[in-house]
Amino acid sequence: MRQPSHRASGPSAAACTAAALLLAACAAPEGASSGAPALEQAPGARPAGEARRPNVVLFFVDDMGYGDLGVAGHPTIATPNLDALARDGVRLTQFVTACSVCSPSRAALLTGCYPRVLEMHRHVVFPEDDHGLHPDEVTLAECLQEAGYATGMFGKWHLGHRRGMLPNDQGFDRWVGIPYSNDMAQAGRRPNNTYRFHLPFLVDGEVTEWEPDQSTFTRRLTEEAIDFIRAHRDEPFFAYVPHPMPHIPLFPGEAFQGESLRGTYGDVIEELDWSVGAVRAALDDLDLAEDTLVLFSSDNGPWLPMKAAGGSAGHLRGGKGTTWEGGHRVPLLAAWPGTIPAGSVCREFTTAMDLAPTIARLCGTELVGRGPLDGQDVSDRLMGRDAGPVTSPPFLYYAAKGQLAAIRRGPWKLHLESGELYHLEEDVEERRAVQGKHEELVDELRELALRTDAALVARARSQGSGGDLAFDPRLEAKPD
Ligand SMILES: [Ca+2]
Repeated sequence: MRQPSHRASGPSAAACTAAALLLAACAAPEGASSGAPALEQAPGARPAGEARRPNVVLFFVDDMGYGDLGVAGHPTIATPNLDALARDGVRLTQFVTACSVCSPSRAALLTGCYPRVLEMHRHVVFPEDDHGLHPDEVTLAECLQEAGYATGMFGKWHLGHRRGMLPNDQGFDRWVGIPYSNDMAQAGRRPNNTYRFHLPFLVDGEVTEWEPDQSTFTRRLTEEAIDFIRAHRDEPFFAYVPHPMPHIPLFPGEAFQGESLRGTYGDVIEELDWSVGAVRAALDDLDLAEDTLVLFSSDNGPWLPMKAAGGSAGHLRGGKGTTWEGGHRVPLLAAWPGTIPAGSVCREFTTAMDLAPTIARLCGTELVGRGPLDGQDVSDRLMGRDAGPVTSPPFLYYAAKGQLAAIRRGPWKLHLESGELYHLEEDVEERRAVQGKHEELVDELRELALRTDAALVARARSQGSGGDLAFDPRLEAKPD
């Protein structure tokens, strides 16, 4: 049943990592020595300045940790297709999401703005809620749709599910998937799950099933994405694939059950890996591989209290729902064969808010938001171009329920409540707090955090609210 590994030949993940460790520069090609020529000169790369509009496929899985990939060193989860994606493109090692829970993270991904500015910072959207991302916010899908792209979404939305707030209202021509998390359902309920809702499955905003068989999710959504790609092979397209897995309850497809040494969680990740391989194989079949930017990431870190049903943040401390690095930092892999130099590693700090403006730029357009964007175009980093010294604005970490919690500037991260200061590059694990040696820096970062937060609050906009029910998820509405 499984697809063969996509482009399984090439250097091993270990060799990539070892070679990468030798490289000081961001995004140096695997196998190059330090002081190598700029990446646009790397073998196979197109000359700089040759503009073309790529198709974009953006996988954004749910609750997968930084350490859950083979290429990130996981010892018992096999991810040959994701490892190949990294080998064929760039892997970013200091990429964070804007929040460590679903809705705020996804809102920021699609708009390039802090959840605080979007008023989407107060935890996730629940089935009984009537709020969501404001319809006037401009998503990447709307931006690309306006630029002539066919836009499709295959997976979980979680940005509001009243009429006017669903994916088809926010720039997607086609949407197949679920409106909120797969545990807001009756299937696979945990003993302490008191949710009294049904989970619907929708196609273009209309419910086609209640309580769908979740073990079919990854396969069905992959097939839908491939159908969309085939249908739009002759025009530019954007396929957003936010798989509902590996958010609990875990439902691997039948062909993957019991296959992974890591257990059910590993089965689910290995099926997601298959999904990436299947989509890339389809792109190869259509001769679109060199015209398509494929990205893979996760909306937040692993849900550690779920124990064996949660993933691994690898070296990083904490997980989902926390502002430790394990909550925010996730893998970002991006391949665009012939354009992004193969086997690159980028160690510069980047955030999920950078992706929408970056992708828009690569697609020959500009994301003009409802207000200023917080993310920036980082295509030079993605493409491995040497654009001189890199500067990133300070990054604010907001807790799952929206409170300002920490700030990063350069390698330094200050946790505001505890006053703990970490050097995130020397102390990747956030285990050795050094505030005692850097009192002035602590004061400076605290003041910067408060000032930056105040500026975000001052330009905060309204969330969407109200609107007619698109469906009624209450259990009592469907007594059967
Ligand atoms: Ca999530």
